[in-house]
Amino acid sequence: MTQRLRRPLTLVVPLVTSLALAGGAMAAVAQTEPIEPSLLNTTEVPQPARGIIVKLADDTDAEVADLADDVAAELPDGVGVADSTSGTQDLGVLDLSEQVDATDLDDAIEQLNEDPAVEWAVPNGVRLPSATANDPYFTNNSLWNLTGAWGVQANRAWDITTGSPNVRVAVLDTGAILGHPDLAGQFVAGRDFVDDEYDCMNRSCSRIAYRRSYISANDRSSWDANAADPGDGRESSGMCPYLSGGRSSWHGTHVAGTIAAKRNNSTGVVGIAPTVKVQPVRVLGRCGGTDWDIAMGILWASGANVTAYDGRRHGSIPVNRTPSKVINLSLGGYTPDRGYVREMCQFYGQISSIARQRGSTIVAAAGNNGGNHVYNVPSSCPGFISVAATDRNGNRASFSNHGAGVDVAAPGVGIPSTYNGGQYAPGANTYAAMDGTSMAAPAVAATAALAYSVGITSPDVVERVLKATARRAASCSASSCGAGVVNAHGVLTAKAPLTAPGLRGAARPGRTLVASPGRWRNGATVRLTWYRGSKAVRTGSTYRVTKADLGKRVTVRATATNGSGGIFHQRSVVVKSKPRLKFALPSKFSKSKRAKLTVKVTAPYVRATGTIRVYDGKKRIATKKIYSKNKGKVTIKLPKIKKKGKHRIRVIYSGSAKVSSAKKSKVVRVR
Ligand SMILES: [Ca+2]
Ligand SMILES: [Ca+2]
Ligand SMILES: [Ca+2]
Ligand SMILES: [Ca+2]
Repeated sequence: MTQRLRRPLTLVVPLVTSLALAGGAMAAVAQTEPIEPSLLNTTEVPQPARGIIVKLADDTDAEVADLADDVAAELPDGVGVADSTSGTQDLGVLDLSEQVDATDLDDAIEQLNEDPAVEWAVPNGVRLPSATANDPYFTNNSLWNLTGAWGVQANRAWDITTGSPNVRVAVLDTGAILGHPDLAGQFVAGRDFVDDEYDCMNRSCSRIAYRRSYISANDRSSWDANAADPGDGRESSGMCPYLSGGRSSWHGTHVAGTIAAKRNNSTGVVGIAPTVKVQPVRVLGRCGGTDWDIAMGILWASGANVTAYDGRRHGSIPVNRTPSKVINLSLGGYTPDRGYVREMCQFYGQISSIARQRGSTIVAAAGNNGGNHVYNVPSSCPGFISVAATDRNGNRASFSNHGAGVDVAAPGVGIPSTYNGGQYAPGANTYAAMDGTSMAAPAVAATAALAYSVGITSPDVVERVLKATARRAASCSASSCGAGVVNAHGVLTAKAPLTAPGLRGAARPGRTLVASPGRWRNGATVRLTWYRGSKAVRTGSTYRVTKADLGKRVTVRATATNGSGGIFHQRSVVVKSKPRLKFALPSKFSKSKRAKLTVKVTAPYVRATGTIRVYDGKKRIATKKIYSKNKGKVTIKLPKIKKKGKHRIRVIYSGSAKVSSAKKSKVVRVR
């Protein structure tokens, strides 16, 4: 897909709409002065870009670094490629020598998209955690988000489990105050992926150079192993592009507390899953975070090998030894431009699919623009569970984005959690109430962590259980609240599958497939339904495969009724004909002659088509396609084999949509 990049019109994501220090009975309230707005809640500002993310075509030998020269002429005057990164995978990033507006990259991206070595290219933009602080307010310490009528029913869930310490929730955020007394001991080792160093200390900020100044990182280093939050406050306007000054948000610390603040320690707040662990993954610095760094944080959290994607610019990044089952992103960007969102979702969709295949659930804030959710990235992208914010009455918070793609809702107004009193560096540990979809997302992440804690293993099933058990106020429509406010007690009492259905038998016409329901929780009565493609064709535990199934996906779905809806797990096979491969080749031939190889492939019900590959040991010496007109038979003149002696000739048939593959070999003597 090589579509021209459309113009990104706006930034960004205010995910915290207002903020106040908590008072009342909560411990350690540090200060009471008004809090300065930390970010402008604007919807019409430029979209800064740090570079270009590139996905290479499948069949290219090119590397991302090779593309730098090609784009140089299309970049704005005076801007060059400072660095490039690509690992052994097909993704990479070109870093520019200075930050530009994303629209200034249109020509370079167009140039890349015309290159056959490139599948697609998108800007490496910037995401932010938080937004306006309006008038500060105080709250009592009632954790309505846990126990209220429209809370997540955490207190009832705790009769069943408070979570497993073997389940981790990665918090991709500003880092965290690791020593906060209500959080100490709740963390596993995290990592810092903030590599966004602008030098914007001049007045106008018209040119924002990349100088390894670590202004955004604020810890005097690029990527590192320490995810402690050094603070993201900006002492002055102009320190970061498009952002005014303001005190530190301690955003990641607040999110972490909603998930796993300590319970029964007579202190402060309590998280929704207080026995699970939090993995702090720092992706947001003083100037926000780039799409590339956020994506690498997602991959690392899931246990994927980041070095294979990022190369070695940051050295060799150790694989995460305690991968997270749940990944929370209380961050994003809002851009009312469908084309741009589609481009960015190609990238984020690929990242989410890698993490989900590794078994991780990804939860993202729907954003605080009070607008159409389809413009929010990454929450609207495939593979992300998008979370709207609700209030004490189960209504959508006015700031919450809404509409297509909102999956569920969770409390996001007046949410007390762990906090810090420092303005620009860590100070006294404290508590504060905050508003935002940033506060709603971790309630869903924690609830998902409880599901993993009782043995649910599949991200698809976790998402279905969250949705099937959610509760929606009559006053909140599906387009506002998605499936509704998540319900931790409902998740733990649902009739839910722990494993996929069992499936035995060969997926070939004439054979019978036999399914079993798999293991389920809470005494489920399970119904088995068979599908050919997306069409239900039979119920019961057996399915006789026929010719009509050839080339089709046959799925068995195990479903248990839960209230009005069902929760299912499924398993699929593709039905193919099993081929017979024969070949004729003289057992002795001369090194000066080309030997003749005749290959015949037959398959029941269908004419075999596909590709024949011939190997001499490990070396491929011939390739030939079999078309329908060949009627399964091809003759190949092999090249001369110059080395005398015994050779193992291997013939491999790669089948088609309807025929599986086969191989056969023979030892010949070359004289
Ligand atoms: Ca660092
Ligand atoms: Ca660090
Ligand atoms: Ca506590
Ligand atoms: Ca979704």
